[in-house]
Amino acid sequence: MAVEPAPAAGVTSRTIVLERDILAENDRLAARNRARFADAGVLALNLVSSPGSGKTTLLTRTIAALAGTVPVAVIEGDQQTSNDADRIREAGAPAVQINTGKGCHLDAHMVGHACDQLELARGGVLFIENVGNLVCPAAFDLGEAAKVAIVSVTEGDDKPLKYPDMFAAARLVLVNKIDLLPYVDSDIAVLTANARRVNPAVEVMVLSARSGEGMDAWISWLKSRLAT
Ligand SMILES: Nc1nc2c(ncn2[C@@H]2O[C@H](COP(=O)(O)OP(=O)(O)O)[C@@H](O)[C@H]2O)c(=O)[nH]1
Ligand SMILES: [Mg+2]
Repeated sequence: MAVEPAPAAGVTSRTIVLERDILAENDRLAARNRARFADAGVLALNLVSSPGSGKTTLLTRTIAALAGTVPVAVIEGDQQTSNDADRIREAGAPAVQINTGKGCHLDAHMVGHACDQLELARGGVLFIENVGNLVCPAAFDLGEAAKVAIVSVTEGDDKPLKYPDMFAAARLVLVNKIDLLPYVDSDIAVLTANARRVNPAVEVMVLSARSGEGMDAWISWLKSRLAT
């Protein structure tokens, strides 16, 4: 049985108003980012997932696949370290690292500032790797064209049902680490059905950022959405 904590007297209403104000301000800045991406002719994608699903690995492989054809820039979000931005630069793309400290998500204000430090090439793609977390990033629009949710086969096929906001907000779900399918109890059909229960229109692709299997469909999806 789910137990709701009793609201402290006088606290609940103030908390709700504050949250609404923060989201309204975020939406205003996200609209500004969205207009900027449209003006620049850049496809912005917000990559969301739990920590360790393979976002950065997927990006390094994607950068290699697009090299010489599609300009790529990356904004990396983590609580601490610049490890992921370093990995992206090693893969050959410019990257800006945002450290959120105690924060559990990127917001539109942070992304706007990070964009000031990046050259956004027309016809290119801007990947925004959000803080690994299946909860908070769902609520914050960054101005992206779409959220792409990555879920790996090691996480449990019921995750879309447990964290429905994230999967409802996603345009595309990438099921990663399919090279591990022989070793884990995952059923892709069940995982896909669960994602579609919370988001009937969601697209689902399966791949392995390690072996490269399934990467072609993801790269085609990307290319078909680039500004011309
Ligand atoms: N077996 C396997 N491991 C993967 C795959 N993609 C990522 N990993 C591993 O999963 C771990 C977390 O990957 P990372 O890209 O840092 O995940 P992130 O936290 O979502 O950015 C690393 O040890 C990766 O090597 C995959 O497709 N298959
Ligand atoms: Mg990462």
